[in-house]
Amino acid sequence: MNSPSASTTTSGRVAQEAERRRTFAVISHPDAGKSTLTEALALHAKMISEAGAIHGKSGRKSTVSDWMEMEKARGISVSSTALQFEYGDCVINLVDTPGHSDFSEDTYRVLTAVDAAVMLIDAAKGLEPQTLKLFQVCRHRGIPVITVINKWDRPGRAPLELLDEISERIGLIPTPLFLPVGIAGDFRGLLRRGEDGAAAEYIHFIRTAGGATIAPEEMFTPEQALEREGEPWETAAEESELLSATGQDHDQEMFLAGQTSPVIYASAMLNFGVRELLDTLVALAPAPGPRADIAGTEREPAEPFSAVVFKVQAGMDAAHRDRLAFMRIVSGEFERGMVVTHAQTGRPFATKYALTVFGRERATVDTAYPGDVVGLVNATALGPGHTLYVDKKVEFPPIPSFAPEHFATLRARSAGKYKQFRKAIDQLDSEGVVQVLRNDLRGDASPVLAAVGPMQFEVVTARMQAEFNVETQLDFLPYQLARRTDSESRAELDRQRGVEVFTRSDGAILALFSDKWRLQYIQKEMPELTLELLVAATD
Ligand SMILES: Nc1nc2c(ncn2[C@@H]2O[C@H](COP(=O)(O)OP(=O)(O)OP(=O)(O)O)[C@@H](O)[C@H]2O)c(=O)[nH]1
Ligand SMILES: [Mg+2]
Repeated sequence: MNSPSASTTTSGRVAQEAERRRTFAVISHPDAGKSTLTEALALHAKMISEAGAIHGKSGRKSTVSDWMEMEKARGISVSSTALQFEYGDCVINLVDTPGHSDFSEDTYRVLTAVDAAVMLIDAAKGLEPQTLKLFQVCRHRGIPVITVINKWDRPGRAPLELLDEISERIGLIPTPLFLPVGIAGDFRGLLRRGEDGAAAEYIHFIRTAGGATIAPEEMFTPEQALEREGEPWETAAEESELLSATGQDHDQEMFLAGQTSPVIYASAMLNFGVRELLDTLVALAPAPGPRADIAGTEREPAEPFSAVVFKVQAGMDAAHRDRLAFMRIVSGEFERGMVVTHAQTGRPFATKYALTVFGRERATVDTAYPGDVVGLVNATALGPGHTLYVDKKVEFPPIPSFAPEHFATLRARSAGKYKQFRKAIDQLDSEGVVQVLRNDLRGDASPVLAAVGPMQFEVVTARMQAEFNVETQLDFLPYQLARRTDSESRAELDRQRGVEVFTRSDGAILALFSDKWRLQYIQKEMPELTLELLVAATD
């Protein structure tokens, strides 16, 4: 036999597998169409045969990634959902995130686990506040962004005006790969931009009933396109040249450096532009690279197995009440059943049950590689930000928790339910659904919940009821902000009016203040007290 070549050794295989992975998050302000696009991508990858197939009863109202009862009822995503599929030679790991700012902590955790982001912009609304904030997070973390201008099937703004808004408001240079033929509301197809902005091809879309299946495409040369579409084609071609004149052509290095963003115009609902997005992800989005550990040492994908947990979730549906920890593999080859070490406790963890999850569907995973998102069943000790590894110890930086701004006490309505209530609180706490604060004065029967946004409380009470059968009473507390303090400052702070001190379940000591004036007064009068800022949702 020949001596083993690079491709037959484990690290050679891992490097090859990593190279064909694309791991990204779909982000935006609420309602721009993330879940609809996620479903359209799954449809194109033939994971599902029809959009709305899984929750199809109520038409297009709920998509495969919106499985929670509350999500279906409101038509919004309250939690992120990971899916994996093969597309051509690539393995795509996609995470659909919730857009609502109340759940921004969940979205932020996802952004610590991906290599790229697809940022959606509603063609009629333009750049919205939450999209802007999420983009800042991407910039801060050095995550390259691909922009999708969605809902082009509906009346909206002019294509170049939307691009100007991106460059003016976030300083990101948009470099369209495709331009729409037809104004918003009259989406006929896409012009593919070639060298120096010259029109390379016309992709004409054919509508399908309700956008439920892949929209067939017809390709034309620029000459044929002009003959077919006339003025709308001419406009698109002119716009393309105009963009080149201002240097808005794709540049791979600038894209990876977070200075430019390739743009695609699309309609997630009609499945227009979705194949183009997939092909762009495959061609341009980065494959998994090294990740710095807490000491700043880079862990290369071909090194032995390591992973970060970015999300923990239980009660995903009535049939599976177990707790899943989602890890993103950073390096090495994962084999189901392997025993790994949990860096936070130093304990071994047996990975007997490993899954990919898609909406309500689950499939066992036997092997996985860098970039893959894998769910581990009943991983009780694992929490967001934790590290798993084999061989030499590695630990990745923790995920900071956000500064809470809403506070309420929670208790079971019936004293007889106390045991379930305690269990439920611990569960939701370890998932990071809310932060749980305690002090001696209030006791354990009515802990204080701290949230970035009040909708997190609704998730808690809804899940308490649905998963633990506990009816709860929520009472808002008159506090507006929190600071991290220490045991030395605790007693003095507790004596102050409008202040209450708590211990968070991770051990952090938090002082809550009735308002910012109270905080400012105390900082001025007692500068010796420790009062540190927590990470804000916009950092
Ligand atoms: N006309 C049109 N409607 C769309 C398109 N994409 C999404 N929608 C609709 O916009 C609404 C919101 O879509 P979702 O996919 O739930 O939006 P989202 O970004 O996931 O929202 P959150 O998860 O709450 O942040 C739904 O009613 C969709 O049917 C599109 O391309 N065209
Ligand atoms: Mg959604």
